[in-house]
Amino acid sequence: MSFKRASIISFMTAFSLCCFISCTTSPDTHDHDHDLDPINSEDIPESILGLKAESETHTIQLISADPDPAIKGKNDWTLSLTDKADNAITGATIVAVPFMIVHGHGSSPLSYTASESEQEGEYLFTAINFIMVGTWEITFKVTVENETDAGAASNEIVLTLKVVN
Ligand SMILES: [Cu+2]
Repeated sequence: MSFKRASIISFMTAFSLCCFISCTTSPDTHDHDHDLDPINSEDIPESILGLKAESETHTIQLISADPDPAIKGKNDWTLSLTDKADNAITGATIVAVPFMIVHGHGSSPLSYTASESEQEGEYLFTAINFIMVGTWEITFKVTVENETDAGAASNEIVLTLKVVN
């Protein structure tokens, strides 16, 4: 089998898999055109550096992104975690779960756990692997040790971004 033929077949396989996912998970959208994305992709900047998102208790910001804009394939990020008074939060556990809403699928692997940087309040993600170009929603599950109460408090922060190429 020639390389060209092999790549056409693998493209067709990927395409039909995507149609299958799209049609089975969103029965009300038979057309999987990216323009039907519920979030207007025109509003999302291509550069992800500096993107911010927040929950009621915490804010995250992408303070480094390699590469920027995000690409299909592996992406390394550093993010900062602060509370509402802008204090850097150390010792948190942050798990990122990317999801492509328009097709109803995640990334591969499905989730990523940050390691804490030596810089106070900064967290590193390596090899976040987007499997497709388009608009992705990243849910960051943040668990912070609570100094006053026993136990830990969790919250979720959702960041929407574009994977460009
Ligand atoms: Cu997709």
